Amino acid sequence: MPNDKTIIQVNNNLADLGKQHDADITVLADAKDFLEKLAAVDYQAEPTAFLKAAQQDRILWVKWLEKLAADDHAGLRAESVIQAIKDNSTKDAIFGLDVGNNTEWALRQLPFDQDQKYTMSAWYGTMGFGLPAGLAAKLSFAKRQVWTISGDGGYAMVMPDLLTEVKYHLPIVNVVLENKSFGFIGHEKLQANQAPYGIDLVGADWAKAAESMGAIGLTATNLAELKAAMTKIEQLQTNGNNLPIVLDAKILDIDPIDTNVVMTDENVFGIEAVADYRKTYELSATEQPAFSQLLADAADNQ
Ligand SMILES: Cc1ncc(C[n+]2csc(CCOP(=O)(O)OP(=O)(O)O)c2C)c(N)n1
Repeated sequence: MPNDKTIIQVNNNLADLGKQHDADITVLADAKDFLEKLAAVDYQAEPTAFLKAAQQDRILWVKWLEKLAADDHAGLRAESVIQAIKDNSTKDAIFGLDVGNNTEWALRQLPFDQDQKYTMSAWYGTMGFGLPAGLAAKLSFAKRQVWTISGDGGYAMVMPDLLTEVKYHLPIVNVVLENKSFGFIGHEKLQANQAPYGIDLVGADWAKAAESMGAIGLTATNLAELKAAMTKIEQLQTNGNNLPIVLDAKILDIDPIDTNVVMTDENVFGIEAVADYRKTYELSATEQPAFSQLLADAADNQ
């Protein structure tokens, strides 16, 4: 936490107030109630340069993801698959997310700005959470569209749950992001300067496996096949399909950008580190300027 900021902590558990950090104001309340009451207060603060820069930064980030999503020259990217799910899901869809790089990709691009819901194993990070989460969602909200998004590692751990989806006629759309790798562990090894041993998976024809279990299987290896798969899913849904669907998306094994430390500010990280970071993730200095630049631009326009 920066030292020069006023900290307001809201928590519905008294023992948690001030537990990890001193707070200037502590509020014993449920965060939802607190935010609803706060939003109802008739007060409009002038947007600061920092807020404007952060909003601009967010616009550029979304643009960058969309650019990646539109590019399959080297193979299908995870961003393209999530973008397709975003474009083809209903305003009240429910998403069961698995654990791994796939969680990051899903959370980065899915909008959750209407009546969508999602569930994930955020605290325990239990791989194999996606499929059972989808089952629970469809049983709880029978009329709503339900998607699950998993990596091939997490999906392989719980694939037999597909039989339960078949048995109870639950037309859930299960998307498997097959990168033939425990991608997230690959990222951790990269960060820890360790060799990437023990993380490669053999992959499988998940569509064929789904068909053999009584579900509908689709495969996408590029943008055209992805589009065709989404059209097929829509047709099935319009025609009252009651079978689960598995979309085997054969994606490139690309490490998602690490947003723990975003090294685009030369004033903070130095010119060399920023250049390395940009190179790793193919970030352009003009399309994704340093945050300090955005802040300076926003201050100029105040
Ligand atoms: C049950 C369980 N085992 C192991 C882990 C450690 N773990 C976290 S992410 C991950 C790899 C996930 O691989 P995959 O499902 O293929 O998804 P990707 O990261 O490639 O998208 C592992 C092994 C875990 N979180 N849960």
